[in-house]
Amino acid sequence: MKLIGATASPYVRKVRIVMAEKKLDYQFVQENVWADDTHISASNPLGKVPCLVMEGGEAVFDSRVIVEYLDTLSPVGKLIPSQGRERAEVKTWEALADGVMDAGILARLEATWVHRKDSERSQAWIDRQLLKVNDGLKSMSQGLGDKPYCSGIHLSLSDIAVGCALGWLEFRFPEIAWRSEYPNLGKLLDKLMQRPSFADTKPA
Ligand SMILES: N[C@@H](CCC(=O)N[C@@H](CS)C(=O)NCC(=O)O)C(=O)O
Repeated sequence: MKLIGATASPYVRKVRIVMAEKKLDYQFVQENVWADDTHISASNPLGKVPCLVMEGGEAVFDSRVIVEYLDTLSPVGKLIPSQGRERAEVKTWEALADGVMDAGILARLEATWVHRKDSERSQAWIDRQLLKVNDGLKSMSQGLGDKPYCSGIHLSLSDIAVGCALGWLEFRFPEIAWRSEYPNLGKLLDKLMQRPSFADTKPA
C-alpha cells in the first residue's frame, strides 16, 4: 500500500498512527497539495491528502474511510468496535476531532492562504471557525472527564483522532491555551506521545 500525504496534515497523521498501531507496512509518499505542480488529483479528484493507493492502483479516501478499512486488515490492536452503540461512540469522537481540525484549517486558510488578498479575508469567518474549535475542545474535555482514554480504559480511534487534533492545534495555533483550560486533554496528549506511533509522527 502507498499512502500519499504530508507530515503537517493531522488527517494524514491519524492514518499513519493507525498503520503503526496495527503494525501494517506501507510506503509513505510525501506530496505538497498546495504546490502549483501537485499531482494529487491524479489519485484523489478532491485534491486532498491522505489518499491510500492499493496494490491494484485503486485509491481510497478520505481519512475516515482509510482508517476504517485499515482496522479490518488485522486483528492486532482493534481500534473501532465492530458494532452498536460503542462503534457509534468511537465514530462520533472521530467526527468531533476531525471537525475541530476542519474548523482550525478553515480559520488558518482564511488568514494565510497566499492566493487571497488581505481585503478578501474575513475576521468574522475566522471567529466563527475558532468558536467551533473552542466548543469542540470543551466537549472533548467533558467527554474525557477523568477516564484514562476517551472511550473507556483502552486506546481506540477516539484517542488517536483527539490526539491528532490536539497535536495539530499545538503546532499551528500555539496561542490557544487549551492545556491550561483543559488539563485532562493535556494529560491525555502527553500519555499518547509516549507511544512510538505518536512520537514518530509529530507534525512538521
Ligand atoms: N476530510 C478529509 C480532509 C483532508 C484534508 O482536508 N486534507 C488537507 C491537508 S491537511 C488537504 O489536502 N487540503 C487540500 C485542499 O483542501 O485543497 C480527510 O479526513 O481526509
